[in-house]
Amino acid sequence: MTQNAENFASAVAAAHPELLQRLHAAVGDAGLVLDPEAQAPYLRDWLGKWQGRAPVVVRPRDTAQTAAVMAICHETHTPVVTQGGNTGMSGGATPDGSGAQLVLSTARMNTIREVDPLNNSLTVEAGVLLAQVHAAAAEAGRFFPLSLGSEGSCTIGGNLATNAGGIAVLRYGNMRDLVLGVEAVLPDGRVWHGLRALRKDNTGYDLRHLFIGSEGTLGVITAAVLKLYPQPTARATAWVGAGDIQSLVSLQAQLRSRCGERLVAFEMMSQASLALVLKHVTATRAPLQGEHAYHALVELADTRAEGLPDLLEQSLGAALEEGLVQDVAICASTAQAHALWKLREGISQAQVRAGKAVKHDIALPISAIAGFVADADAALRALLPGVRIVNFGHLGDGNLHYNVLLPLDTPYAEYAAHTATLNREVHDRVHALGGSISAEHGIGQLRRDELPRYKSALEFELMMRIKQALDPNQIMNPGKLL
Ligand code: FAD
Ligand code: 2HG
Ligand code: ZN
Repeated sequence: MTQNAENFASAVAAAHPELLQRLHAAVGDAGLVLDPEAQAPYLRDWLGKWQGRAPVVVRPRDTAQTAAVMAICHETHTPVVTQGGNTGMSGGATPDGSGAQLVLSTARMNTIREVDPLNNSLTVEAGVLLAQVHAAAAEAGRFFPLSLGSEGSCTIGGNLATNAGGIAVLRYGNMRDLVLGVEAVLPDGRVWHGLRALRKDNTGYDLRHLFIGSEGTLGVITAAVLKLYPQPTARATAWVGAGDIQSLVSLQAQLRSRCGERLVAFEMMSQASLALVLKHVTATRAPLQGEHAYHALVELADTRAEGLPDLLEQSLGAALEEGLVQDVAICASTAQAHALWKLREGISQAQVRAGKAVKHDIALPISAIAGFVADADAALRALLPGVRIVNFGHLGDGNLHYNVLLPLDTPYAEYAAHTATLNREVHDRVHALGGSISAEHGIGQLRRDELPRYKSALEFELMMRIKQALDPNQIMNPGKLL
C-alpha cells in the first residue's frame, strides 16, 4: 500500500472502525479496495458525468460473501451501490458525493456455473461479462442474443439490473425476455434462490421480474439462468439510405412481413449521426455514395443459409423500385458487415469526442416516430438555432437515441440550463404520445427527478411500496431511480 493509501485506510478505519473490521472478516484482503487510486475507477462513470466518494469498495467473491456483506450493511444501516461493469448510461452505479455509500463490485463473481444445451440454458454469476456469455454459449453450439456495444465490459448483473436492450430486441426481446431464473441477496443479507431453469412456472408472483430493471435498488443480483437459442449460421446484412424517417418506418414494417423471424436488426441513424462517426472514428468510410437524410442497417439471420441473401436482395430491391429507399448496399462478406456494424457501434464514442451530449433514450409507438421527429426537430431548432441533433437507435423497437450535442466548451451552468430545457421539450412530447423517457438505459440519477412528472401517482406509489417492503432501511442505491 502507498503512504497515501495507508493514510486513507486509517482515516476510514477511524471513521468506521467496526464496519471495516467486519467487512474484512467477510471478504478478506482481496475483497476490499481502500487505495484511493485503485478506488478511482469505481467512483466515476465512464462518461465522466458523475463523480462520487466511498469509504470502501467491496468485491465479494461469491454469493455467500455478498450475503455476509449485506448482513453487515443491514445492521449498520450502511448504504450500498452495486456496480457491475460500470458501463451504464444513467449514473446508477456511481455513489453520491457524501462518502457514506459503500460500492459493492460484482467483478469477482465471474463463474459460469453451468451450461445445459438440452435445456437451452446457462447459469452464470452476476459479474460474468456479456461477451463471456456469448463465448460460452457458442462453445456449446448455442447462442445468447443480447447484443450491446459495451458487451466486452458490461456484466450480466448490470444487464439484468438495467433490463438492457440493444440491437437484437426486435427478434429476441430485451434482457427481461431472456432470463429464466434469478438469484439475489436481499438488503438484509438473506439469499433468494430463484435460479429456476423452467419455461413454465405459474406458482404465484414472478419475483425475478422485480429484480430485473430494479437498478440495484432492491437487492444484489448474484446469479441468473439465461435462455439460449439455436446459433444462427447465416447472416445477410445491408445498408440503406432513405430520404426521410417515415420511409424507414414503412421499410421495417415491410421487412417484418416479408422476412418474419429472420429480421434480427433494424438500426437507424440520421445523416448527422453517420457524419459524426466518419469524422471521429478511425478506419470508417461512408457506406453509400451521396448523402441521405436517414440510414438503416438491416440484418437477417437464420440457422439455414438457403434463400437468405435472395430474401434480403429481393425485399430491398422491391423497396428501391417502389421509391421507398434511395440506395442500398448489400454486404458480400463478413468483413463488409463488420465495417457496417462499426459505423453503428461507433456513434456513442463519436458523440463523446464531438460535444457535450444531452441524451434522450426514448420509446414511442413506431407509428408515432415520424411525427415526433418532425415536431421535436422543429421545436429544438426554434429554441437553439443551429443545434446539432444526433438521432439514431433501434427503430425496429421504437427506441430512439434522440440526442442533442452542445459544443465541447459549453460552460457547466449553460449545459445544465440547456439540459433542463431540452429534456422538458423532448420528454413532454414523448409522454403526450404515450412513450417512455427511458427505453433501455434506466433512470439512475440521470432521470430520477423527471420520473414523477411522467409516471402516474398510483404507479409511483406502488413502486415506493415495493421498495419499502424489500428495503425498509433504504440502503440499496439511495438517490437512484426513486
Ligand atoms: P453498471 O453500469 O455497473 O450498473 C448499472 C446499474 O445496474 C446500476 O444501477 C447498478 O447499481 C446496477 N447493478 C449492476 N450490477 C448489479 C447487480 N449484480 N445487482 C443489482 N444491481 C446491479 N444499454 C442498452 O440497453 N442498449 C445498448 O444498446 C447499449 N449500448 C451501449 C454501448 C456502449 C458503448 C456503452 C458504453 C453502453 C451501452 N449501454 C447500452 C449501456 C450499458 O452497457 C448497459 O446499461 C449495461 O446493461 C450495464 O451493465 P454494467 O454491468 O456495466 O452495469
Ligand atoms: C446505443 O444504442 C446505446 O448505441 C448508446 O444505447 C446510446 O450513446 C447513446 O446515446
Ligand atoms: Zn441503444
